Amino acid sequence: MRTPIALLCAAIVAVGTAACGSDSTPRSPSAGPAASTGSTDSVSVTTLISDLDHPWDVVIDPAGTIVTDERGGRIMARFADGRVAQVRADLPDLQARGEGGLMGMALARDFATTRSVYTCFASTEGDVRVVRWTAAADWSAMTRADNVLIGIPLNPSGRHSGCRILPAPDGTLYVATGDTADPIAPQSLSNLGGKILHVDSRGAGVPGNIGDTAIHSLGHRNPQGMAFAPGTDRLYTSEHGPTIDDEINLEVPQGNYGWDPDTAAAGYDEDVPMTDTDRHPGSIPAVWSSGRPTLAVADIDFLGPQWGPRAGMAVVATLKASRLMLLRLRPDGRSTTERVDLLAGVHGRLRSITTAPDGALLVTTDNGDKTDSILRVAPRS
Ligand SMILES: [Ca+2]
Repeated sequence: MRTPIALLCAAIVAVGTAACGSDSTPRSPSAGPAASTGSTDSVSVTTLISDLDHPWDVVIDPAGTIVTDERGGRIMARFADGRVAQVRADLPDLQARGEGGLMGMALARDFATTRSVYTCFASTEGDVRVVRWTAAADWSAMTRADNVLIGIPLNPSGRHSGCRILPAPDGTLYVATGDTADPIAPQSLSNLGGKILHVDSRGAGVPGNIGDTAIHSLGHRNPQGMAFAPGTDRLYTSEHGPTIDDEINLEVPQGNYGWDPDTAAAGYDEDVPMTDTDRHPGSIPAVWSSGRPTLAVADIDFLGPQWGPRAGMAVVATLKASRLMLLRLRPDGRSTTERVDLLAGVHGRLRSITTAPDGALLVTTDNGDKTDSILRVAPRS
């Protein structure tokens, strides 16, 4: 059953400043309909799955089945008729600790014929790995097929584990990896942490990467969001800054995005700039940067044509700032002109965004204690 729960504020604000202060009181998803603060800026929100615990990612299959994976390893499906059921999946080697656990999930581009699903998870083998599964026709289970990519580093605490998977139209995979709070990782070409990886369906690096590696770009801190801008081949990523400068970046093959916490000052020096153009001349500036404070930008996607005047804007899920942030990009895609915030403070921390075929955003909350939900956020007609 879909229950309307909120119509929420939005405010157009200058880029880089705080936003949407008119509706900052947290509200339980069970609190019932809320007043609209302006129909032109409202969205409608319904809850699709509730009683979840840290759902990390969401996929939607051609039949309209919505599947989400919790960081602790449980996988849940919601069918087109509204029924919700657990998907059995064999994960004895999952290491769910801190920020690490079961994370990114994606359907293969050829899912309709192969039923292949990718997940990224922290493993008791001591790494983060991308594994391919085969989903049963009725989503009763996912059967493990093979390891696509192993050896992505893992901090035993789970800190800065990444990990998002984005299949490209040609079937190759982009994988966003965290730097594991390792000072060496982001700038090392022999370490898969702090990178955007680009591999084929067998896990081998693709042409255009750095040398013979799986590395598409380096110098990242903890990227957790990736999306292609619609109608283009522009790949955008979102990554968490330390106490300043979350970034939205436009990916360039072999690019260095300038995070280098390896200094003489400390083991893992988080006082360095997110894009250190002094120590790494030529590092690529961010398309958008939060300044101070950070919002904790956990995922990014783009609004479809159903969103009217906002179509084409990037939409970013934020954990700490507990809102969706919309950014309008300039035609060259390298900077932004406008920011609009939605749902500020209403559903708590927001983790991931998946766009459904009807243009609605499937958004996961990240508040824990089995209070989390998959929200359907749609433009209010
Ligand atoms: Ca950077």
